[in-house]
Amino acid sequence: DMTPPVAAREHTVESFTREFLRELNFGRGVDLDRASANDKYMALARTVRHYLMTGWLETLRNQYRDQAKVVAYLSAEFLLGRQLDNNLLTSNLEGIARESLDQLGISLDDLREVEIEPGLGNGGLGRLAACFIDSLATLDVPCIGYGIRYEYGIFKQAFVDGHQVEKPDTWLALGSPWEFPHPENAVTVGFGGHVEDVTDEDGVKRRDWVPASVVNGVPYNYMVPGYGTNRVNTLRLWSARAPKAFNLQVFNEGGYEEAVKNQTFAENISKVLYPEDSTPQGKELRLQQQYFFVACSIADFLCNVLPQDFDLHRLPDRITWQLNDTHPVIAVPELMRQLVDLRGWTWEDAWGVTQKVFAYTCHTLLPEALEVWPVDLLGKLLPRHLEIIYRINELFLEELRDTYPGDELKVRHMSIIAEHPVRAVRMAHLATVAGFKVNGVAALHSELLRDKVLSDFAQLWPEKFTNVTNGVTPRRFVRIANPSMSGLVTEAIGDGWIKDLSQLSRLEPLAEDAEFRRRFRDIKAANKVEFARVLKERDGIEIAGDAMVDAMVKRLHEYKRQTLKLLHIVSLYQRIGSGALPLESVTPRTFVFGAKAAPGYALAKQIIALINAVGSTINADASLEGRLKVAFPANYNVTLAEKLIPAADLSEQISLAGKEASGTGNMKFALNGALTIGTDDGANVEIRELVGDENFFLFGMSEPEVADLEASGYSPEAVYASDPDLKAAIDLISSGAFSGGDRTLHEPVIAALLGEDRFMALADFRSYVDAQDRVEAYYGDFEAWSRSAILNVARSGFFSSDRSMVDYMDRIWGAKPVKQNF
Ligand code: DL6
Repeated sequence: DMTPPVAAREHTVESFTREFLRELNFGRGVDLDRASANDKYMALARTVRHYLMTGWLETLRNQYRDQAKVVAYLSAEFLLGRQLDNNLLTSNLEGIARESLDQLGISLDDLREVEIEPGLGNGGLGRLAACFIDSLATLDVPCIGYGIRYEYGIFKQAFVDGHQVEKPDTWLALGSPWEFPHPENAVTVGFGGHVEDVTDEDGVKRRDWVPASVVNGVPYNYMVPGYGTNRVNTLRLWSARAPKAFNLQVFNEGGYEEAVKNQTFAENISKVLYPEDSTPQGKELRLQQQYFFVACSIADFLCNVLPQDFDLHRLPDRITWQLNDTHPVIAVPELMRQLVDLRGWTWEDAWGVTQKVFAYTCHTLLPEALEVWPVDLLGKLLPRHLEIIYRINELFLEELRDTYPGDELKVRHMSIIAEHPVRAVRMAHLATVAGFKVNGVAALHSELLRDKVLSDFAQLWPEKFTNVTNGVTPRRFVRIANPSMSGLVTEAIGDGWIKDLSQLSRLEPLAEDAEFRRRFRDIKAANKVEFARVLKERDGIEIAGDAMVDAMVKRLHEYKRQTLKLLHIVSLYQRIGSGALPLESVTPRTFVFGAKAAPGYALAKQIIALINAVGSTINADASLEGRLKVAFPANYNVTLAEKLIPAADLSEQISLAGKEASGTGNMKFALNGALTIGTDDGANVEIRELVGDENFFLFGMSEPEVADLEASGYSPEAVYASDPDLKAAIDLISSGAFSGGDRTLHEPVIAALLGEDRFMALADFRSYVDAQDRVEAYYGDFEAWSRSAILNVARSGFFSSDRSMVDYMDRIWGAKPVKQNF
């Protein structure tokens, strides 16, 4: 019996208390009465960890013993959020831990607040990866998440005079109790240098990469416990280290900087997450990060996860490498190098296997978001990989010329190598050529990928293209974030929904039950009060506990159109001020924004400053009697999302149609009973289809209408001139009303709107404002609104990431659940 002797397997308050005090005394070296909040949090976290250990060890044992297929989710980002709550839930310890701590005079809720969330992602893409690994564990699917252990995650946002400033995210400052470092399993990764021809003993010629420097990747393992199962999968994040200590001789001679140079090079690689979202910067360090984690992960799987004697020709039976966007695509030439250069395989054999193990998920529709690496840069950093990419391309282009004789234009369009403006590797093309499947993340997105972004490839290989609509984990975003609503739902339909979210449909009839509606409303009201308390404590922002909560939270990007939301607010303010709109007729509303701008995205930062300027003017205007409020807490993150989303009435999903790949915030809001005001974009399309038109506020142009307007010539100036409300709102901003009379301060934002208005905010203004009028009217009928809110919950079960994972298994991976038998 290899079961570890963990006293903690006994689920009683007494044994929990014993474990906790042991962790405090032996793990932290402190007595209870001298322990800091961090000591107590750390001891609590480690205690919870004990209870998950048996499941983890069993899962790992099975992974070596069984020959089951593993999903390796390769992602440069995992936006995990706090771990304690989820681990308390999956270990079934919530009640026991609370009671145990109570008896010791400690508040569990206080300790939950100590945890700093690991913000190892930018936004939707990173959070999606975190939801997916949660769901795979819950569904008993063998999975390893592979990524980077950034020392600093997404920057901490602060506002100074309304302007964004970025501060480092020191999430590791007090240590993380959830990670298991294994420096003894470090993997070595090369960079730079040159490639040589060598002939081995058998006279076989091959190419040999001689790197100029090497870096060690130290794996840090994290538990990924499933809910309602004892499976605990692994997330393995790599940390970069210099392989040798610094050069002591150079140091002794006074050359300190010289002595630590390689150390700095190595350790910079996992130092900080790139804070870009949707606009990658072609920076060398970023490519170093990508190659670093991918090379570590492939070596790890081939050498440590697979049995020693495994025949790699059978690799496709054991693994799918899921490429989360183009960030990990350098894995393709790396696997080829592993097989051809290091194991002496023929090119054909290696390519045959490679083409069966990679699948690619695309997360964007913006052409500028598709990564492209200049060949100079890639060749300098990874000379052998560039050769391999050239060879892949050469063979691909030969195939194309056979299929499309004489059509050089098509060949040029499809080539993995772009020639303009500089010679560069198109990573999305490489992923599409090498991958056995390519998927988009919502129905409309996959359609547009097939018909527009990657249409040449879809014509050539129609069977490669598929859709998997995104989803979110019901554990974190419903059960944990919204305990009161979860309690009500469980009371009504049992708790099966937490693992099978389609069961929410059983709530449908209750939308007609007045008593249920009242209880549902009371819970929403209480969640608002709680959100108001958090905002006060966290940000010093005061909001009414009972106003409509209208939320727009997502990265700041022009295509998401925070400016459209802002124009609506300014227009309301302007119309109230001019007397066109009687104040008494306006529903009290709190407009909540949460948004980080990429530090180098100047216009996005100016939009933030404008939102804050409008907010402080409106919030200070006594004539509004507090009916309108703008709350823009800095540093929106997963932790705050878990408080806001359960409190929201209205979810703003207002991107220009054809630009938002999916959105996942939209799903979280609907599942917590907010109604959506949105365009026909991304997953909004599917949300509206499921919840019904009468429970969704649709506005704006459709994607084909956008394309038509683009083709026929769009003039924002003309729209501005023809809509008096729009003109008045824009003029009010231009007049300096929100900048103490300064007419230049917000000029760049206005100029972008009136000039090009690339994302057609003005074109959709009228339709948006009309939809907001419908919102106002409907909100006044609180019974009808509650009915719609309940129906949003009841009909959104489809948006569970468990369902997404089943779709990936069916359509892409062919992996199967493996139940553990204890
Ligand atoms: O698929 C997750 C998420 C989508 O919900 C968003 O619509 C999409 O914008 C986001 N994509 C990115 C793009 N990054 N890159 N490349 O973050 O993915």
